[in-house]
Amino acid sequence: MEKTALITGITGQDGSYLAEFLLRKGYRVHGIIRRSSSFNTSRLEHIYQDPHEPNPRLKLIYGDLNDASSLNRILRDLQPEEIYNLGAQSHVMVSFDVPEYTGEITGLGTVRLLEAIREAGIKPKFYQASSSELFGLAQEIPQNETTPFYPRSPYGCAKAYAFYMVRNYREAYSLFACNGILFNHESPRRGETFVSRKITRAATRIKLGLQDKLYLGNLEAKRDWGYAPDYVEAMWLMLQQDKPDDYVIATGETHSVREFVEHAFGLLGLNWKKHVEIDPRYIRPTEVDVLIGDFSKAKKDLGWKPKKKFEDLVRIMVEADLELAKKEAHMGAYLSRGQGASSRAHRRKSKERMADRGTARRME
Ligand code: NDP
Ligand code: GDR
Repeated sequence: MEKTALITGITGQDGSYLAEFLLRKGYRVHGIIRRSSSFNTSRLEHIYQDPHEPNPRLKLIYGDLNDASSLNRILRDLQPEEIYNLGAQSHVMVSFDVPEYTGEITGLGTVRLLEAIREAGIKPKFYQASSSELFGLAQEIPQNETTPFYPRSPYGCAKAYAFYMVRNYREAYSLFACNGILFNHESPRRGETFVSRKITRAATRIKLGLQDKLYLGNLEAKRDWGYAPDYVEAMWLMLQQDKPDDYVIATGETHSVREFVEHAFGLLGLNWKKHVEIDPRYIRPTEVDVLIGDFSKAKKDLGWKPKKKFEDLVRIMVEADLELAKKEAHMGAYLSRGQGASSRAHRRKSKERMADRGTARRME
């Protein structure tokens, strides 16, 4: 019998990789998407199935972690065997600007989903996207499942609340609920305002003459960066165990933002010092200085280990973004050659898009 999985946050980086992974495993996958005035499903285009086709194995349903009635209805109707709660306001810096909203979605959203499970009277296996941001001002190095939490942002605090609620529902209601304490993981699908992707997008655009400068904040922060497709497998493995538990998922290596920059620009034969400038607006009110995870419990219990590490990751992202930048350069050349009203309209649209991206870049 094929299993049904529900994913919140299916349109995000991890949601798209997890959906692919579960479809390959033969699951029926349902994903909650929220209403947006612009398309938010670009990461799913390659696996999208027309709902008019008979028996599609991927379905998208409107709902919101801020809307308990939608969650109750979806769970009652669908009765999934597995639920992966990946939906969140996931940007740490932005959480300082919208702390209440971050608590609402990233913290309380999790409780709404847990309560919807109780309301529906079902016993699915539940995965919670917990984060290395829980460790924040790290109390020991490396961090493992027993390291005390010390979150340093509204995002980290919201994730801490969700973490403890998941553990409480496991103990109070015997729910099969797991916290995956995942360290940073990246990919060519990473949102463009997270530092890894911001760097690889800018470096490749600089290489092709599409931009000249990259503005960053703290170059000395250190992160344990892994590859997102490796990490979604760990999520699934947690739900295939006999007992629910919490696991650290990491690579066991740490590198600074500066090293990421050096490596990405180096791969392109560029001297980063000529292009990178520090902009204080990207410095956080409280920073997480160093994260490095000890994944030995996951290795022992789940048989999981990362397949790709730092250098592979940077190379994969640079190669993908170079292709993207080439397409942009090609499109720019085509538009500047173009004549007539339709190409002028196209040019105007393209400029608007660039302006939008400029705004987003200023905000990250
Ligand atoms: P993304 O930011 O790429 O994706 C977040 C997802 O949450 C998107 O699908 C987004 O939808 C959705 N979402 C946002 N608000 C709501 C809402 N109100 N209701 C329903 N869905 C909502 O994150 P990642 O894929 O990188 O991360 C997945 C999860 O893992 C997140 O919870 C994140 O906090 C956590 N995490 C991530 C790590 C990482 O390094 N990537 C590490 C540790 C934890 P939309 O597309 O419409 O914006
Ligand atoms: P993080 O990722 O905060 O670790 O959260 P991010 O890539 O945003 O920052 C990593 C480090 O880079 C420094 N930095 C900058 N960051 C951004 N975004 N933009 C900049 O210009 C910049 N310059 C320097 C930051 O200060 C920070 O130290 C990610 C998210 O995916 C969370 O949802 C997840 O829980 C954690 O990873 C684990």
